[in-house]
Amino acid sequence: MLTLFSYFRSGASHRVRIALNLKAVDYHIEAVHLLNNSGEHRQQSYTKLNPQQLLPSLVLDDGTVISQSLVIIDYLEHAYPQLRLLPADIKLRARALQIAHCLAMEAQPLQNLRVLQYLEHHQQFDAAQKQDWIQHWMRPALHSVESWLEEWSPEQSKFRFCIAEQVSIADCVLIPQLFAAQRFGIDLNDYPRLAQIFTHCSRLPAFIDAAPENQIDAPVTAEFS
Ligand SMILES: N[C@@H](CCC(=O)N[C@@H](CS)C(=O)NCC(=O)O)C(=O)O
Repeated sequence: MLTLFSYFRSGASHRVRIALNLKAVDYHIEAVHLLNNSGEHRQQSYTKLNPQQLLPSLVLDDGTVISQSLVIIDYLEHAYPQLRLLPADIKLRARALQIAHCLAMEAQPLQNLRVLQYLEHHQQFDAAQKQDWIQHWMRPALHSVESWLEEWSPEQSKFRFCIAEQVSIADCVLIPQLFAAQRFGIDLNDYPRLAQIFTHCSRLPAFIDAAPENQIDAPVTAEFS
């Protein structure tokens, strides 16, 4: 069985959990706490697995370790083609990847724990300044995705997923990003199409089971802040 090294509130782990669930792949979660003991991901046992000291990592049955969430999803796409997360149509595929890359490569890295810890410890940022920083970098990415969706499909009532009726890698990345947006004080109503996709996906078992609050390592009274 596959093992996913994951943290309940890690957006990058969350993306992979959604992809695994959508593809109905059996997997086991090995929880790594990003805050306890100065970060379990920085301890030797995890560093041996992933020298980047970032979650997630996926370990295959033969011991092969894959890191980088989008690469893991690409691996799953080839290993478990039963449900395609990359549309067959090459233009739709480009759109799905455009959304995934915008959020995963430009928004998320700037809200990452190590960046926030640097701002706090080396630039003396307080909580309000950190929130302002995150919003400053996250809002343009969310706005871009909202604009693309508006351009690609002007009829808002049609929205269930980023690529119309087809769940894709874009939704695997968007939904965790919207969890983070809310956690950092962004009102999803500012992005009506994204909010609509969030509402729709939040009713689907694959997304519910992958949600931070439903993870084995989520605190009982989760403090999602
Ligand atoms: N590009 C990486 C990003 C991974 C990443 O940033 N993981 C975060 C959790 S969402 C992490 O482990 N952060 C630890 C830290 O910043 O110290 C991916 O997509 O897997």
